[in-house]
Amino acid sequence: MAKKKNLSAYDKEKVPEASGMRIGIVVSDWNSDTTGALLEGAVHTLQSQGINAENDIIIERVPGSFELPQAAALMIQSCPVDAVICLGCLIQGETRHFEFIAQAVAKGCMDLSINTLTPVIFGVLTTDTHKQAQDRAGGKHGNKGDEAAITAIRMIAAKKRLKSDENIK
Ligand code: DLZ
Repeated sequence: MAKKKNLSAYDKEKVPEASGMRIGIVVSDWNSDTTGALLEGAVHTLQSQGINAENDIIIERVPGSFELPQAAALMIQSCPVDAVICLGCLIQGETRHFEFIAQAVAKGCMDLSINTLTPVIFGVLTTDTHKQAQDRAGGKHGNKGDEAAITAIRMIAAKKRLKSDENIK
């Protein structure tokens, strides 16, 4: 069985300088106890890496996870942001609604990131139970918001490296 990774653990050596980066966060109101904790984790981690919360973190709330990709697209179109973090929590119910939403949101985030070349981070928990979600939103498995924040910083830095002149042979 694969070893469970703590979502808040990261290799500090691999995290680039982040001050001056501008990050959008879209967060879903569904399961807001969990998404609130994801948001707290993401903002705290971005701040601890040198990002100014007042000027350089833009937060927008949406009704549910299904709405995350569209709000992220609007943010990319209308604000200068270097990356958008999508935070949501989908909990398996008795119907197939969960599967449709989870797949649509994952594909929406991926398509948006490729089409706009702006990192769009999938910080959406997809769990069987509320307890499993809480365990990953500041509980025993860490906080997916922390993981999403570090991923955003690393992808912004990767984009800068890959687009810089020195990489053009
Ligand atoms: C409808 C719905 C259901 C059943 N479950 C969740 C959920 O667990 N997590 C979540 O973020 N959103 C849920 N939603 C709402 C949808 O994401 C969406 O907001 C509605 O279908 C309206 O488009």
